[in-house]
Amino acid sequence: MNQPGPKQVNLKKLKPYGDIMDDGTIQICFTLPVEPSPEAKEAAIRFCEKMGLDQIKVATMEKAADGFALFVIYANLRVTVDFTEIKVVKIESKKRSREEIDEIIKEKIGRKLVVLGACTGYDAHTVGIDAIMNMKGFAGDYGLERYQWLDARNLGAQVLNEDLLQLALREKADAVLISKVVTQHNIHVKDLKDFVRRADQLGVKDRLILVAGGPRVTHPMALECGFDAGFGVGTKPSDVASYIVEEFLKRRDQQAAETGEKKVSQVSLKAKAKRKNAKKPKAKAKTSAKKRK
Ligand code: B12
Repeated sequence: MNQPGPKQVNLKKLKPYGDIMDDGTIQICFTLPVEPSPEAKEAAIRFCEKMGLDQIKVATMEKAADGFALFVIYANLRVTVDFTEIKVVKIESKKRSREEIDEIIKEKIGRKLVVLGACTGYDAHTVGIDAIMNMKGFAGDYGLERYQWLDARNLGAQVLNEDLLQLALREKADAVLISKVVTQHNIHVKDLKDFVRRADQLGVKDRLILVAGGPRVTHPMALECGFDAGFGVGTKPSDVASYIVEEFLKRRDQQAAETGEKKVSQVSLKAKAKRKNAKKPKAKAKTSAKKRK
């Protein structure tokens, strides 16, 4: 007799996986500002019921601090998600190794790309931008300073937008990388938008590849701020380098195509003008003939 095979994933009705397909099991963790007690446990269960969860099992109730109880709960979700309908705005660049990226820049661009990185405004968190820029890199992935064909400069933290822009202009930067970690009062969004506004005023926005990053930065959010890409938690330097080189080449190809189109349309305009001029003498002849009459 045939063994029943593993149940196929139903992508139209996706559910979390615990230990059986479609069991919908999830683990959640939260704290209630009350001492652990049977009443606290019951309150935690009622929260889960109100969230629409089934088969609620309180795995842990522990004292987190005086007057605080921490819960870890297993429960089953009833709801499903149609995975086939999901469309996400994401960075599409192909992930490449440092060696590949260096080779592409050397072969196809022939000069070092200038990349400036900074944590801007009053934000003093340097660790994120260091992880991307510094030679030693992050999670076994060398930083941009290690790339032979990138001229990568880490300006550190608390860099003002206007100073960063002036430097980008002076150094003819190809890409500017901005790290935003503090998000209180949406300061990260305000600062990123301010940078774009200033770059626009100086007429350099489209010349620069603008990349934002930080633990609460997402690609759609960065796009909304007027940046070209946004990277979040767990980003590795080679993710960023892969994006920069692909974006640089894409823009260069687009520009070449546009210049080509312009040239073609200039040529056809000239040809049109020539044809028109060629017809003109006849028209003149007619008028002069008329005049003669
Ligand atoms: C270390 C730290 C500090 C250190 C910073 C030291 C330093 N030189 O950086 C010190 C002590 C100075 C500090 C100060 C403050 N901190 Co602090 N700090 C942290 C802490 C513990 C770790 C941050 C960190 O280093 N993460 C590690 C790096 C590698 O991760 P990452 O930044 O996410 O970077 C990765 C990605 O996001 C991405 N990335 C990041 N930047 C960029 C940029 C680009 C271009 C790209 C492509 C990718 C990218 O790539 C990186 C690698 O994958 C966090 C809490 C936490 N656990 O996260 C709080 C935290 C960030 N700090 C916080 C706060 C509130 C402060 C203070 C305001 C506290 C105070 N009241 O004084 C001050 C702010 C000072 C200031 N002016 O900015 C809050 C921020 C809350 C918020 N969202 O607004 C946090 C979350 C703590 C908390 N839970 O409340 N802090």
